Formats: sequence, C-alpha cells, structure tokens
Amino acid sequence: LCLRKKYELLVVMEDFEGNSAFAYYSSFFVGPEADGYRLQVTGFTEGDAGDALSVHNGHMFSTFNKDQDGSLANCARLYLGAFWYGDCHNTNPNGVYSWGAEGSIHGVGVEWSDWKGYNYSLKSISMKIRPVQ
Ligand SMILES: [Ca+2]
Repeated sequence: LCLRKKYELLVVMEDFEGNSAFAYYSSFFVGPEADGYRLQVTGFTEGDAGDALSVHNGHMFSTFNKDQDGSLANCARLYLGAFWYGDCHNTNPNGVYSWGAEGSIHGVGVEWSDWKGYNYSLKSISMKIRPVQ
C-alpha cells in the first residue's frame, strides 16, 4: 500500500440467502504504524448496503492486545474482532464467522449493521481498494 497514492474502496458482501450488497467510498487511506494505522475513509456516494464504515473514519486499528479505540471498553475483546473501532462499531468484518442470523451475543459476528443489523453474521465481506488516477 503506497502511502502517496489515493485509493478508492469498494466493500462487497453476501448473506446466506443469495443476496449481495455493496458500499462505495471515493477515498481510502491507512495511516502509518506510528499513528496506529489510522483509518481515513470518506466519500460514501452509493451502495445498497448503506454506510456502516464512515463512523469508523479517523480511528486507529485495535486488537485484543492493543486497545486504541474510541471507547472506555476494549472493543476488540467485547466484539471478538480487530478493527478501526470507535465506540465500538457499525461493522465488524473480522468478527466471529457464525453462519447468518444468530443473536446470542450482540454484535460479535461478521456484521454490516446498515444492511443486516447487529445479529447477522455475513457469508462474506470483501474490502477492495485500487489507486485513483
Ligand atoms: Ca478502549
């Protein structure tokens, strides 16, 4: 990932009923390690999945053993993932793969809340970036 280039981002996801949805962002950038791999994502312009990512803009990347989220809690431990958590998430792509609708533990699945809510773990989710000319 070249830090000098501009990137756009396409998030594509599928549920277990054969549906798919997407969200497009015109600008995507990840900051340096020294700044916690801070996320810069802006320019949601279209997507039938809705925008679950803009709320994560400006946050550092947090893991179980590296809490640098925007919450008093440890979001990675609470939601069993690793992400650019704020307080805590609207999407949890590195959450627990749990085969669809499953509400026993709120928000721990592979969630994209604006499409399927917080108790549906997606079949797949991909974040695809490419340089913008
Ligand atoms: Ca925290």
